[in-house]
Amino acid sequence: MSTAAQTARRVIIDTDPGIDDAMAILLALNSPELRVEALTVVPGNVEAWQGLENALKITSLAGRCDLPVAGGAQHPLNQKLITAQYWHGKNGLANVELPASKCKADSRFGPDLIIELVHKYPHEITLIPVGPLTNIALAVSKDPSIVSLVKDIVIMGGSISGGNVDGAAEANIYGDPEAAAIVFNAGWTVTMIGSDIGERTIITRKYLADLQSLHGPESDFIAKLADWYLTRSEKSGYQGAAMYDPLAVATVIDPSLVTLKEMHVDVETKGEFTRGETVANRMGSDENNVLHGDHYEIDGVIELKPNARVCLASDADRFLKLFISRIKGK
Ligand SMILES: [Ca+2]
Repeated sequence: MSTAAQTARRVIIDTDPGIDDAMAILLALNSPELRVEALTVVPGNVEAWQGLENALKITSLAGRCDLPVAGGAQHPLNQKLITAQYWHGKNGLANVELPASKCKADSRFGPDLIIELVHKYPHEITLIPVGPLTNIALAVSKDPSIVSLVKDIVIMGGSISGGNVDGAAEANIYGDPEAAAIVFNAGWTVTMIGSDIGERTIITRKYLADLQSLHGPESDFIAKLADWYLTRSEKSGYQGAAMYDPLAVATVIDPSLVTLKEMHVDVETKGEFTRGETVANRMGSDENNVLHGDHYEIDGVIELKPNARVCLASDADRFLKLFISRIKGK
């Protein structure tokens, strides 16, 4: 075994594939720094059955039928599913028809598989949820002991400067705010790679041309996805396509690609305009308002314990070069 393989980080990717999910999965499978232990599938960009089919086709394309791929939740905890074919194509993968999968789904329930693997490799597993947080919330609700047994949890989700669904909310959090609230309040420190940073970490035609310069089954597939995704993004007035999920995976490969800051983050589950917003406290405290007769008076502050490491910036060019180099020619 190479040194990289010996020190590789064990990760589980919880995914709703999805164009950028496919990019994230193939980035992970082609990176020696990571050892992917399982893919668990959550409904989000597409329905649960379609997501599982997509995940199996991607692992089959990568020749990795050894990798457990398990379905999980069939719908969000407390609301109807919101799918995103508008951004990802009818099948969730830019309408690219991959060959039928040679891989079979693992029979275990995704959240149970997460629990099982975290206990099998205590303090070694990094969870990388890149869809709504339904499966993670189910796992942590069923077995809270996993909180202190994971090495890290790095999510793609949230934003501290406006959403991509509406003015406030990012899609993965908006897709299941109650699940997100459970995950942020579970007692671990969530590394939050938000949509606001993903939108400043974009693949452009220049990087696509580089990716297209060497052919292989995986790089040709990713190039088709990127082309479709770029066209969709350009139609919406963007300069390029946001690399949301791959940036979360890249953060685990090389943490120096991002700048993180500890903050306390709450998830808005009500709110007339703000359901699904990740509300970050940048001061580390709330004012303590105490009732004095007919009014409140500020009586000092209440300290807040950070529950998140929020991504504030990425080295976009270095990330894209890493991404292209890992996929190109594969
Ligand atoms: Ca996703």
